[in-house]
Amino acid sequence: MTMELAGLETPTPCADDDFLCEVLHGLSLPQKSLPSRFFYDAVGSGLFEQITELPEYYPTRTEIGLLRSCATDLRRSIGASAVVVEFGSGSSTKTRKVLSTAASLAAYVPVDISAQFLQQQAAELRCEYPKLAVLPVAADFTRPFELPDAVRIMPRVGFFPGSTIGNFEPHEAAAFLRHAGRILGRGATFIVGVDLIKDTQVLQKAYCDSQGVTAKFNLNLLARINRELGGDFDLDGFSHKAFYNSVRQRIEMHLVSKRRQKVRVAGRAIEFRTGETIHTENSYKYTLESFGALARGSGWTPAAVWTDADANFSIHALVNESA
Ligand code: AVI
Repeated sequence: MTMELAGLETPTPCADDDFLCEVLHGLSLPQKSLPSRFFYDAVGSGLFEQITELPEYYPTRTEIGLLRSCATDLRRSIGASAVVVEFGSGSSTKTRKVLSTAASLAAYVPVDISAQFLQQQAAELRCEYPKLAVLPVAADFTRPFELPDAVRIMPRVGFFPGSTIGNFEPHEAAAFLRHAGRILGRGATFIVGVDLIKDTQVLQKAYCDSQGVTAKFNLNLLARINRELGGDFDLDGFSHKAFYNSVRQRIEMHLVSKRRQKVRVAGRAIEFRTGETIHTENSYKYTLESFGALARGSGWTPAAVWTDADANFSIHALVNESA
């Protein structure tokens, strides 16, 4: 099975990361949709960084606070002379909390698709942590990849913060957890950040902020289609919508067509009715129990869980006891 980060519910006929194919396919569906992984071009990544600092967007702040407050317990879970493997490391901001916590760590393996960014981050980390072996792997972390030979005999700890797991459909999340189990191996620990179900208003405000940054982030998908695929989306013709779907236990983000309009992408005409939406993202929320059950069903045994005082966010330590 091809696992796709942040895919919506329909499997696509497109080859890996074929933006044009995904766009034409997604916009031809009865419920128009675009995969949320395409949010993250340079503009979108910058906007996401801004989102993480918004007063309404509690996950990043809360998770960083939690990593700090559960540092002693985490150190115990990680153990001595271990290697931390981070799935989708980005700027390794949260990892620094873990690296500083676990002083006796032997190695850090950041895994990310962007080889250039990865090398840059690795160089910075080597300066900050001179005793730590920083061994980057440039790969799509949702696909099989090899760990460096140097870490083969070390105890392994996976790290997947940010509730990125929430951007997977539940069956994709289960497949990802199984895949991580195969890469990390028996006896490994997996530290996963998971956003929790809470008051609907709090959830909705986190995805519909008062400064309109999330709206810009969402609309950038159309701007990116214009930039890269010669599309002619009128950005003023669409508005950002985010709501909590309590049945599916997820935030849904959509772009709503403000009027009846026709858009062209790579010579293809796409019609929109007034009020018709493009579904751009799902962000699933869990309870401690529902995530524990997902982990158990995917070959991991929940070993510990930490939450903040308001139970907004959780960090789970899972152990791979499978054969
Ligand atoms: C990256 N991911 C965990 C974010 C989330 O909360 O689902 C993406 C995001 N979309 C809008 N705001 C943040």
